[in-house]
Amino acid sequence: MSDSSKKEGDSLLPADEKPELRIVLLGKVRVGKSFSGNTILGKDLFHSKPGLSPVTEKCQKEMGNINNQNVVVVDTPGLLSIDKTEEEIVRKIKKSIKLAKPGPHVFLIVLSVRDKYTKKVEDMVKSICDTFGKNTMDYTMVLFTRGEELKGTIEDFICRNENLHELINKCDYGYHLLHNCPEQVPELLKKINDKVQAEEGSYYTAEMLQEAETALQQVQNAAEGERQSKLACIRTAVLSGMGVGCLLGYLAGEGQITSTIGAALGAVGGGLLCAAVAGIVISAKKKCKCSNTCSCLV
Ligand SMILES: Nc1nc2c(ncn2[C@@H]2O[C@H](COP(=O)(O)OP(=O)(O)O)[C@@H](O)[C@H]2O)c(=O)[nH]1
Ligand SMILES: [Mg+2]
Repeated sequence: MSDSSKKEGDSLLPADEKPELRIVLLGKVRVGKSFSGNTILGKDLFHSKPGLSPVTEKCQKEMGNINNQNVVVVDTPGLLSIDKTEEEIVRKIKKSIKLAKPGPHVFLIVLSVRDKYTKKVEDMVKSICDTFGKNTMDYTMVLFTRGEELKGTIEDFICRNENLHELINKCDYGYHLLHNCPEQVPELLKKINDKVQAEEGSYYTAEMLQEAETALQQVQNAAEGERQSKLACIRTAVLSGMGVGCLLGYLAGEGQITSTIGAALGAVGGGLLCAAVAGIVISAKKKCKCSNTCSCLV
């Protein structure tokens, strides 16, 4: 973790009071984020109701005092919503960092034990990591909901899916299984508090978010640059093909058809041929680049 965020001290607090804890809830829509927020704070503060449509439209901050500790919980709108774009939701979710000022100690990525850890959910986690940047996993715990419905242990559930297992291994705060009862909360808070203490009060900061935004922008700019250079390459190949085809068609057309028709046919043929060749060269180049970088081939 970066040293810049290790700036909290508890020396000014009364002996029996713990430093404030700040939590941000993230995850798919209808997975139980708001429900978990209410369970943690022991009150119905976040709107959570049965059904399929998303109910949390924007980030919401609530707080409570639990065992002499101020706990701040920021609920966020759910990802993978069918009626909103991912960009729109991500833009809203980023606001959670400001609400959890000076920054959250932990992101709880909420997953339900009802759901399989599919490629779609895996991509959602990746999108969370892209949004919050390279430090995300240093401040992340996976929170499983609907613990009461789980048959077998949570460890078995995790081990059944290699990708989920891999995710848990990457999360510095590990995982926790939440049943729909308040007795689960002290253990969850203890896990988080112990880790925060071990990290000397470190938390995710707005600077880290800024850094992540810059990094993402650079990746997008590089991809756009590559796209533009491919287009320019195809354009040049087609134009030169048309030129050569036109000349050859003009010369060949004199015998049977008029030179003008010959030139036109030659231009079309030359253009098509060069576009095809350019396409083959670009895709061959792409494969070549991939074989240099893909870990699957190492
Ligand atoms: N029994 C039970 N119900 C849950 C649990 N988590 C979520 N729910 C229910 O699932 C529905 C959606 O939860 P909600 O918190 O609104 O989802 P969100 O979109 O992630 O905020 C609500 O009806 C909750 O009561 C859980 O752990 N146990
Ligand atoms: Mg919600």
